[in-house]
Formats: sequence, structure tokens, C-alpha cells
Amino acid sequence: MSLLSGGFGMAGWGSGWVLMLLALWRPGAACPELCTCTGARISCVDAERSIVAFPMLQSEAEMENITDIYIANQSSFKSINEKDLDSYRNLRNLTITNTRLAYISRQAFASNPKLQYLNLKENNLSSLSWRTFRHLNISYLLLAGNPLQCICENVWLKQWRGEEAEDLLCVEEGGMRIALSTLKLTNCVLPTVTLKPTKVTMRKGLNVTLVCNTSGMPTPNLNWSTCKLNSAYELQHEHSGQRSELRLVNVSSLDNGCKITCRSENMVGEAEASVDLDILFPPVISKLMDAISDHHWCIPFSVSGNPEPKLRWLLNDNPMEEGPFIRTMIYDYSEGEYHGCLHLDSPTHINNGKYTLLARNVYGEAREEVFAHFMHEPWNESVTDPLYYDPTTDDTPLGPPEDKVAVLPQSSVMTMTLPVLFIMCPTALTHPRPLT
Ligand SMILES: *[C@@H]1O[C@H](CO)[C@@H](O)[C@H](O)[C@H]1NC(C)=O
Ligand SMILES: *[C@@H]1O[C@H](CO)[C@@H](O)[C@H](O)[C@H]1NC(C)=O
Ligand SMILES: *[C@@H]1O[C@H](CO)[C@@H](O)[C@H](O)[C@H]1NC(C)=O
Ligand SMILES: *[C@@H]1O[C@H](CO)[C@@H](O)[C@H](O)[C@H]1NC(C)=O
Ligand SMILES: *[C@@H]1O[C@H](CO)[C@@H](O)[C@H](O)[C@H]1NC(C)=O
Ligand SMILES: *[C@@H]1O[C@H](CO)[C@@H](O)[C@H](O)[C@H]1NC(C)=O
Ligand SMILES: *[C@@H]1O[C@H](CO)[C@@H](O)[C@H](O)[C@H]1NC(C)=O
Ligand SMILES: *[C@@H]1O[C@H](CO)[C@@H](O)[C@H](O)[C@H]1NC(C)=O
Ligand SMILES: *[C@@H]1O[C@H](CO)[C@@H](O)[C@H](O)[C@H]1NC(C)=O
Ligand SMILES: CC(=O)N[C@H]1CO[C@H](CO)[C@@H](O)[C@@H]1O
Repeated sequence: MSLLSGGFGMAGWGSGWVLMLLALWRPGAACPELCTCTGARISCVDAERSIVAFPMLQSEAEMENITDIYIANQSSFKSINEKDLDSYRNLRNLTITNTRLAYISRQAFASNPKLQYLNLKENNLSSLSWRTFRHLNISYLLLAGNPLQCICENVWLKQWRGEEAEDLLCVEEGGMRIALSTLKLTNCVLPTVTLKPTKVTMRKGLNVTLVCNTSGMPTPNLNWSTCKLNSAYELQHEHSGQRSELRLVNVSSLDNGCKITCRSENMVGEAEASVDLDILFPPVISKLMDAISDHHWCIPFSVSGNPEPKLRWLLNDNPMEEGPFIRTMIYDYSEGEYHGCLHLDSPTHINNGKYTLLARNVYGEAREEVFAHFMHEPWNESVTDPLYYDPTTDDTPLGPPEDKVAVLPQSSVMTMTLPVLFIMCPTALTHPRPLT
């Protein structure tokens, strides 16, 4: 009795371990029952026992590793539905051949941007929409051996210009097969689209109406796509659907550079036309900030305006000459603004003062001020500005100190920096500070 129960107990304990080990050995267990998995490839080719739906692995991470799915000779496999391939984000090669595949959702490959090779030979597809592939860059699309119908929805396949172009056949209503390339259908015409005006250059605050016209059979759908518009707008569709108006009211300068596209599509294909808004407006200085020190000193600013504003600076209300040591630099144009710096190379107290930025174009001028304080007067012995000794600044003297320098209290800092200063700021020389 005790032996039996003991044996039983041992057996139960042992099989528990086996189960646990099996659970730990994921790679083997992860592959769907009727398929085989090797590396980045899943293959389902067992003709005796067909899969019904797309194979799924146990974890998202495993599915993301798959680049290749091969399904052949599966008599119960009939469709690719909207979410079936969602987790196979890195899928490149998909072969489904000799199955009963008759339906592919338009969203089937929405999550598979890398799909390049699609072999759907020897299936039961009667039609296939170009919209299924609109976001993809497919190089191979193989469709031979499908009962494709001679209908408008398949006409886009005539223009298909992938690699390995096939001589596809289509089935006419009576059941006769003809070469798809010779198929001619009335009422089946690729859309064309015109957008007027073709150029929009205008002052801000005005109104403009863009008219999009389309033709094609069946009647195409018109859609506008734009940047995120700041201007108010009205949309008017004509009943026929062949014409649409987009009216922008009180156009905002923030929409300068915005691209407006009118797209037309039907089952045969799509066409589009676009225009870039060129909105003229006076300069705006949206930012002028305190000087900051990096390798050099920078007074940062952001300016907009169309045409691009000319920039000038005043220092304490006097025009400032730019040169190799002080200059305006634009680093970036983004979101309609020019971002830059007034660049100062090793500024000293002579550069302290009120900086005024003037931005001008043909439509007007903007001005903003900021006070900049780079360092204390060097003859104030009680102060040592640590920035003065900034090791990243190259303060090597350019020549022998001038006479004026020699009169100043002697300090190594003085003789090192002043010659540079005089070159940088010629105006400072004409108004020397009284020496105490
Ligand atoms: C995915 O593939 C990488 C590299 O081949 C591998 O290191 C990783 O373990 C795989 N992840 C899964 C979940 O299989
Ligand atoms: C599918 O079946 C055909 C005919 O039965 C056979 O020739 C072919 O090798 C099979 N394909 C695969 C991948 O097993
Ligand atoms: C995709 O399949 C084609 C043809 O079988 C093959 O040449 C190619 O190497 C495959 N690409 C990948 C990424 O598996
Ligand atoms: C092929 O699909 C059609 C529907 O499109 C269906 O009526 C037919 O039975 C399918 N043929 C096979 C062999 O599955
Ligand atoms: C599309 O694929 C081809 C080759 O397969 C490649 O040369 C091309 O750069 C790709 N284009 C885009 C937009 O990915
Ligand atoms: C722009 O359109 C608005 C609203 O339709 C109108 O009130 C305004 O007068 C128009 N502006 C110009 C400059 O035509
Ligand atoms: C749009 O087409 C209609 C007729 O189809 C025509 O009367 C109109 O002038 C066209 N408009 C533009 C802006 O092309
Ligand atoms: C036009 O838009 C600006 C802002 O971009 C606004 O200040 C102004 O009041 C608007 N004018 C009209 C007539 O709506
Ligand atoms: C020297 O600097 C100190 C501290 O900043 C200040 O209080 C003093 O007024 C300065 N002296 C002169 C002569 O500028
Ligand atoms: C993507 C998009 O906006 N599609 C629309 C295009 O316009 C038609 C009507 O003309 C809409 O039904 C679509 O939703």
C-alpha cells in the first residue's frame, strides 16, 4: 500500500518536472502545431492537416523576429484578415501558394511596411485591390494561377511594374480566359486631377480659394490633405464629386510653406496635385534672449518673415559693425522661424550694453532689445570673473599691446585680452572709459 502510493507520488512529482521543463524550453513549444519554425522563418506545408488561420507564435517578441512566412498546400486556408499579420512587423517575404485563399483584407498588410516579396500563386483570388498595397514598396507580387476576373478592380494589375512581370490571365463572364494585358473596359479610367491656382503667393490676412477638379471612371473620391492649417477654411464639395473647393480665409503667416494636396482615387488608381503656400508677411521677432556662453557667447533669437528678413544690430543705439569676432549666424529654419545667434568671440566689458535686433523686409520691420553683460570692468580689482579664465576660450594676443594698454594697471589678464578687444570693437576705441 505504502509502496504503491509512494510510487504514485514519485511519478506525479516527476511528470510535474517534465511539464515545467517543457514550459521552460520555449523555442520548441513556441512554433504552431502544424508548422515548423527555423530562425526567422515559419513554414506550414503539411498537406494532410491544413492550418485554418495564420500561424501565431506565443509572444509578440518572437513574431517580431519573423521575416519570412511560407504557407503551401493548405486546403483550409482561405483568408488574410485585417489583424492577422499585425504582430509580424518585420515580415519581408510572404508566400501563400496552393491554398484556398480567396480574400485579402485591404488592411491586411497595414502593419508590415517591410513586405517586399509576396507570392500568392495558385490560389482562389478573384480580385485584388491596389489599396491593399498603397503604403508598401513591393518588389514582387506573383499572382499566376488565380481565377482573377476581367473586372475594373483588377485593371491596375495591367500597369503593375514589379520585378518578374507575369503574363496574367483573367476570366471573362462566360468563363473564357484572356490575357489581362489586353483587357479593355469602358467606364474604367484612371483618375486625373488638376488643382488651381498652381502657385499661391499672397499677403497674410487675405483669402484664397483652391479649386480641385478630377475626372475618371468610376467617379473618383476627392480628398484634401494639408499641413495642420492655422488659417480658417471652408470646404465645398460639388454634388457630382468631381470638383471641390478649399477656401482659406484670413490666411495666417503660420501657414507659410504649407503644402496642400488634392488627391483623387478610384478602383483603378490614384492621382494627386499639390501647391505650396507662399505667404508674405512682415518680420516678427518671437525670441531674443539673454546672452549664453557655450564655446562662444551667443545672444539667441528667433525671427520669422517672408521674404526672409535682413537682420541688423544696434549696440547702445549705435549701428554695430559685424566682423570675424561678432557676427549674426542662422543655425536652423524650422516651424517657419529662423533660429540663430549673435555670435561674440571672447567679449569683455566693452561689449556690455543694450543690444537691439532689427529685422526688416519689404513688408515692415520688427525690433527687440536685450541687455547683455559679459564681464565686469577689468580695472575693478575687487572682482574676478571666472568666465574670464574660461580655458575653452582662446585668448592668445594677436600683437604687442598698444600704448593705451600699457597705461592700464598691469595684470596678465589685461595684456592678454585687450588687443583682441580693440579689434573686435572699433567703436569702443573712440569712446574710451576714463581711467581712475
Ligand atoms: C530575436 O532574434 C534575436 C537575434 O536573432 C535573438 O537574439 C532574440 O533572442 C530573438 N527573440 C526572440 C523572442 O526569439
Ligand atoms: C505541395 O503539393 C504539391 C503537389 O502535391 C507538391 O508537388 C509540392 O512539393 C508541395 N509543396 C510543399 C512545399 O510541400
Ligand atoms: C525572400 O524570398 C526570395 C525568394 O524566395 C529570396 O530570394 C529572398 O532571399 C528572401 N528574402 C528574405 C529576406 O528572406
Ligand atoms: C473559390 O472562391 C469562390 C468564391 O470567391 C468559392 O465559391 C469557391 O468555392 C472557391 N473555390 C475553392 C476551390 O475553394
Ligand atoms: C523600395 O524598394 C527598392 C528595392 O526593393 C529600393 O531600392 C527602394 O529604395 C525602396 N524605396 C523605398 C521608398 O523604400
Ligand atoms: C475674406 O473672407 C471673409 C469671410 O468670407 C470676409 O469677411 C473678408 O472680407 C474677406 N477678406 C478679403 C480681404 O476679401
Ligand atoms: C473644373 O471642371 C469643370 C467642368 O468639368 C470646369 O467647368 C471648370 O472650369 C474646371 N475648373 C478648373 C479650376 O479647372
Ligand atoms: C485674422 O487673423 C488674425 C490672427 O491671425 C486675427 O488677429 C484677426 O482678427 C483676423 N481678422 C479677421 C478679419 O478675422
Ligand atoms: C567693482 O565691482 C563691485 C562688485 O560688483 C561694485 O560694487 C563696484 O561698484 C565696482 N567698482 C567700480 C569702480 O566699478
Ligand atoms: C482618407 C480620407 O480622408 N478619405 C476620405 C476621402 O473622401 C471620401 C469622400 O469623398 C471619404 O469617404 C473618405 O473617408
